[in-house]
Order: sequence, then C-alpha cells, then structure tokens
Amino acid sequence: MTRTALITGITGQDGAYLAQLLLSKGYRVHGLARRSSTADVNTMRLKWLGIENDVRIVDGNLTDLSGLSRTMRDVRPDEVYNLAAQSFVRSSWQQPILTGNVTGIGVTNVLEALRLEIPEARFYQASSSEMYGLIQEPVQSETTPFHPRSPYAVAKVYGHWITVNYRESFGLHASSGILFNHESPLRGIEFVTRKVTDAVARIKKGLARELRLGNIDAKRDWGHSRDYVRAMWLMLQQDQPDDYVVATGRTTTVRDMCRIAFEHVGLEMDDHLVIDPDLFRPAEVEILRGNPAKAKAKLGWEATISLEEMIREMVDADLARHSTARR
Ligand code: NAP
Ligand code: G4F
Repeated sequence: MTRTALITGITGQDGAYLAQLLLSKGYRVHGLARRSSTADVNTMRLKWLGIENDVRIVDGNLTDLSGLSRTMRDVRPDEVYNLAAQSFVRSSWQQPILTGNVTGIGVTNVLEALRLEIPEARFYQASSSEMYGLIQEPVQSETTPFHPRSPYAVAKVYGHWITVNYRESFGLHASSGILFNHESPLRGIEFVTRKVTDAVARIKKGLARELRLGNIDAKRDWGHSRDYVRAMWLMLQQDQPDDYVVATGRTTTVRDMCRIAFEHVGLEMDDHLVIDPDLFRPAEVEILRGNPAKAKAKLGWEATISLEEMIREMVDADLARHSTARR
C-alpha cells in the first residue's frame, strides 16, 4: 500500500529534504503552503532538489483551522509532519503575537484537525532545542527542564506540551522531535551559518568586503538537515509515540564555525569580520549541546555529516549560486 504524508512547511529547509526522503521511500507527498504572490520563489527549495513536480501543494495556513480540517479530510494522510512555523528567533521579538499564533497555537490547530478528521494518523511536531534556553544542565536530554529565552522558544514550549497532552488525552500517535540546530545549502539566509557561507562566497568573488555578525561567542550543536529529517521519519515508524532529542553531541562557537568557512576558500576571517552590537539579541541562548543517546538506542539514529563537511558544502553551493547570479 502506498503511504500518504502531509508536510506543513514543505517550502522550508526541512520540508524540502523531508519531501525528498519520503518520495524516495515511495510515499505520496502533499505539502501545505501559504498562498503567496511569489509562488515561484516559494518553491525554490523543491526546485533545487528537482522534486517540485513530484509533490502536491495544498493551499493552507497554520492559523486557519477550517482549511486544515478540509485538508485532512481531502488528503487523508497516514503521517502528518508539522514543520511550519515562524522559525527565526530574532524576528520573534519583533512579531511576538504572530509567532505565538503560528508557532504555538498553530500546533493545536493541526492537532485538532487531525483528531477530528483522521485520529488514526501519526503526527510529528518540530520541537526545538531553543526550549532549553538558559540551560539547566550542561548537556540537554529529554528530561532536562526548559527555560525559553525568546517569544519563539516560549511558543515552541507550548507546541511541545500540547503535543504531549494530545497524546496523553486522546491516545494520538503524536511524537515530538527536540531538534538541535541543523543547516544545509537550503538554509534561510537570515540564519547565522548561511549568512556566513553566503558572505564568504561573495567576499571570495569580490562582490563584498565584510561580514557583520552579533554574538560570535554563542555556541551551538550543529548538524545537517538531511540527517535530521531521517530522525523525524524514524519517530513515526515506532509502535509507540515518544519524544526524542536529535543532536550531534558536539558544540562549537559561531566564531569557529565562521573560521571553517573562511579557511575553506583560503581567506583570513579577521580581515573581514565586523562585530555589530545591533545584531545582539535581547536575551541570548549562550550554549546548547544535546545528548542524542535515546535516539541512537531506540531509533538507531546517528548524525553522519560533520560540521566541517556541512559548512564546506554550504560555501561551495553559495559560490555556485554567485557564479550564475546576475551582479
Ligand atoms: P524554515 O525553513 O523557516 O521553514 C518554515 C516553514 O513554515 C516554511 O515553509 C514557511 O512557509 C512555513 N510557514 C511559516 N508560517 C506559516 C503559516 N502561518 N502557515 C503555514 N506555513 C507557514 O524552517 P526549518 O529550518 O525548515 O524548520 C522546520 C521546523 O523545525 C520549524 O518549525 C522550526 O521552528 C523547527 N526547528 C528548526 C530547527 C533548525 O535548526 N532548522 C531546529 C529545531 C526546530 P514560507 O515558505 O511561506 O515562509
Ligand atoms: O542561526 P541562528 O539565527 O539560530 P538560532 O537562534 O539558534 O535558532 C535556530 O535554531 C533553533 C534550534 O536551536 C531553531 F529552533 C530555530 O528555528 C532556528 O532554526 O543563530 C545562532 C546563534 C545565536 O546565538 C545568534 O545570536 O548565532 C548568533 N549570531 C551571531 N551573529 C547570529 C548573528 N545569528 C544570526 N541569525 N545572525 C547574525 O548576524
């Protein structure tokens, strides 16, 4: 039997890689996408992976329960992956209410639509290591208490607990992946890794001279999106729903990640890096480091792509983009 999946946020980084993974496993893939006047740009990531004609896009928004219910009824997915969110931490101070409505309450909208229309379907929620915020343990696991530090993280804590609550209240097969930072050549340009690799490529090509960053002492546990979407799928193949940390277990400063990118093209980071106080955040998550032991033991999941390999892949992709882009 061909299985059917619905991915909210299919136009985002993870949505694109997850769609590619599910298609390779023979799934019929539907993706919820919000209507946009720039639909051609919106599907840029699916085009990059060469799968834009293999998925069916459904119009919808996480804030619109009636549309979500209709979609569940029409598509009748076996698996629902809720990846849609206002996902940029910095924007969440500028748009706290929108972030709460989409990243928080939006999860309840998807769960309600699922519970009322297709309660037998399996559900994945994209939880985040940002929920640990002001960390309560040096290495964070599924049992580490949360202390969110941004409106985004507060909304994700809500989304996480409503997922647990629907599992416990209604017996839904609802799992939550607490994913640490993961990146790729398809990462949005506003996030720090892609901002760095894009700037390095432009500097190398003579299109720019400097890179402006905020807090380069912050540390993150960075993995690759291609590895992390595999963990999402594995969670929904288990007999029992559960929560899992997905991480590499290694933490690196923004400064050292940046140095890897500059070194790859033979440039000196200190010749180009400028610290801009305006890019510091009202409250910072200084350090994250995850313990993926449960994912390894129960899902057989492990990260396979190192930070160095990933940053080099991203720089090469940005160099290629700037070779073909019009100046
Ligand atoms: P992303 O590239 O920013 O993608 C977000 C997706 O959500 C996009 O497809 C976006 O559509 C969609 N979206 C935003 N608002 C929406 C709304 N109101 N209704 C419907 N769709 C909406 O994020 P990502 O990196 O792929 O991350 C996927 C999920 O994992 C997110 O929930 C994120 O918060 C979470 N997460 C990410 C990481 C990470 O390091 N990447 C780590 C932990 C958790 P448009 O294309 O129209 O903007
Ligand atoms: O790349 P970032 O914007 O990612 P952040 O805030 O860690 O959030 C990402 O990962 C979360 C998982 O932990 C996801 F839930 C979330 O959706 C998103 O995908 O920033 C990383 C670090 C921060 O400490 C930030 O202050 O880099 C620091 N940074 C320093 N200069 C910068 C910059 N970040 C950005 N985006 N831009 C800068 O110029």
